[in-house]
Formats: sequence, C-alpha cells, structure tokens
Amino acid sequence: MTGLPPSASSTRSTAGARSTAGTSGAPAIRVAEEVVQALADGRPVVALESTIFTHGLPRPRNLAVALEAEQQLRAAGVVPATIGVHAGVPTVGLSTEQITELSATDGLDKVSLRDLPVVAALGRHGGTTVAATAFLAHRAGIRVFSTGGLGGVHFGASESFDESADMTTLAATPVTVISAGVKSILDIRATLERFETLNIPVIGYRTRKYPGFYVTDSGHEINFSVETPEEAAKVIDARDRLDLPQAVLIANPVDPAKQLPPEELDGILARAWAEAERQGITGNASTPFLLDHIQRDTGGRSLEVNVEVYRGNVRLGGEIATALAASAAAAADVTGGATADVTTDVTSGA
Ligand code: PSU
Ligand code: MN
Repeated sequence: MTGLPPSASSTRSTAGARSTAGTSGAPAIRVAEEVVQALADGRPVVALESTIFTHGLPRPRNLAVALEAEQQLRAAGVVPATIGVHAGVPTVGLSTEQITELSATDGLDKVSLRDLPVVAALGRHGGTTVAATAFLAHRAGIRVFSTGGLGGVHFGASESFDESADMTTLAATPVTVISAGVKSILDIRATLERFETLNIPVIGYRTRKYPGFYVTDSGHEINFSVETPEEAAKVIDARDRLDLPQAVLIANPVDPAKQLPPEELDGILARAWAEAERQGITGNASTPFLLDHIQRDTGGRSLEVNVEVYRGNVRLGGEIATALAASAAAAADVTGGATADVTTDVTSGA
C-alpha cells in the first residue's frame, strides 16, 4: 500500500504536476512531503486527528499535547501525520506552524466527513473528527491512526438518532484505529452492538474488557485480544488480504494506576449530563460541553487522564505501524513484491 491514490497529491506537486482534482486543478488533499517519502520508503507513519486539539482539549494544553504526540512518534522512529483542514485544504501532515495556528483559532469548525467538501469550498480552517481523519489518512495511504476516544451511539439515540458518523465511516475505511474506547459520555453497550452490525472488529490490547476511556474497564466484554504489536499487525494484514473494507479497532486501556477512580465516574457523568440538559446543550456541541464540565468537576484530573490515554494510544500506534512496516518488508523479500490473495488448494468442502 505504498504510493498515493490518484486523488491525493504531495505538497511538492501542488503546482500541478500530479494535480488530479477536478475542474479547479487544485489538489483535493495535500500530503506533506515527509509523509509521502516515508510511505514510499515503507517507513512507519501514524495519522493523528485534529479535533482533539481544536475542540477536545483546553488551551494552552491542546497545543502542547498535539506537539508532544508528534515528538513521541519521531522519537520512536515513526513519521507523524497530523490531519486537519487548513484554509480549506484537507492536509495530511500539518506543519508545526499550522498546528499552532489551528490550536489558537476561535470558532473553527469541527469537521466530520460530510463537512469536508463544505469547509474545503469555503476555505475554512477545521479540526477533523475520527471519521474525516480516517478518510484522509486512508486516501493518503496511511494504515494506522491513533486517537483518544471514538464517537459512537449517544444515550437516547433511539429517539434523537444521535449516532456518530465515525462508526459508519469506519465501516467503509480500512485503516487501523487505536483508541481507549469510545467517548465516556456515550452509550457503550449500544455502540459495541453497532460495531458488530457494521462488521467492525474490536480487539482489546492485552485485555478482553472494553476500556471506558477515563477508566480501564467499561464493564463490557469483547471477544478478542492481541498481546503484541506484531499480533495486531497480523490481524491488519489478514484484513487486507481478505480485501475487507472496514477498519480494525484496537482498544487500548489506560494504565489502571492512572485512571479516574471508577467508583466516581457515574456521579461525574450524571452531573455533566444534568448541566447540559439544564443549559439545553445538544448535538455536536455536547461533547465539548460535557468534557469541559467533567474537567472542572474533577479539578483537572480528567484532563490529565485524557492526556495519558492519548499518550498510550500514540505509543501503541507507533509500535503497530512499525510492526506493519516490518511485515510488509518481509513479505516483499519473500515474494519479490507480489502477494497471493487467493490460493487454489483450498480443501475444505463448503
Ligand atoms: N473524544 C474526545 N473528545 C472529542 C472527540 C473524541 O474525548 O472531541 C471527537 C473525535 O474527533 C470524534 C468526535 O471523532 O468527537 C465525534 O463527534 P460526533 O459524536 O459529533 O460525531
Ligand atoms: Mn452526533
């Protein structure tokens, strides 16, 4: 999976050489040269989202966390690709200057996949959600994406229909997403059911307990776990050889010593919901509101857990990307580049 699909073009080619995008001639997606090179060389790359620092974390911590994640990956020999929309350009591999600008801009858009053409056309800045980030990462040829918490099914969704497009997008986007579960404010049971319906595999990293973002164990069981990055890479390679279209979700729990006290969580969430209801906060404004409430309610402890969760996912994303790069290199050695997808000596009688 090296090289760029036709819709993407590198920053070097924005002048036109590899420009492919429709009538305007401007590339639809800008991919940083460093990312293009790393992918072409088969070196590990990890995508990072931008909603986490445009909408998820308070200033000035947001910028520090975004830059730290990039440094963490570089220190592990992995190329980071922070993804967002800068002045209408969906960008895979934002520069430090662009990340700094986005993290300090007021009122910028939270961009899910449906919003992408709109902010692109209107030339706006935006933080990309898991859905939009996964789409852009995949279009650029990146296989691994680390985030904090995924979107999912909100409580009361059977009436409100409030379900994140993260889920349906991941059903059709064959990347690997490392998270610590879904956002703490969601209906986790319903979200796990939805992942099942959408054929999205959920795999615990060294656990069969689905993590609860702020807490190590949400109380929900999952069917499978892997013990090492190499084992995760095998699952991803198997998905690709089967040519399945959906993401693989790796659920990576926060260290139990660093979680919020689990016995406090229900009370914290109940107070946040009650306040959102009192103030009439709904729709995609709820997450920032609830997270901000939780942060103040916990005297900043939730923020520290959030940062810790993200660090853990960035670390594991780097390890899995490295394992995938090694397995791709080994496969190229054995087959001289060609991999057989279908073998004819299948003996089982169906
Ligand atoms: N997790 C957080 N804070 C966030 C998000 C996740 O702790 O802000 C973002 C992610 O970008 C995720 C998005 O993709 O929320 C989902 O939003 P919605 O439910 O509106 O689709
Ligand atoms: Mn929603």
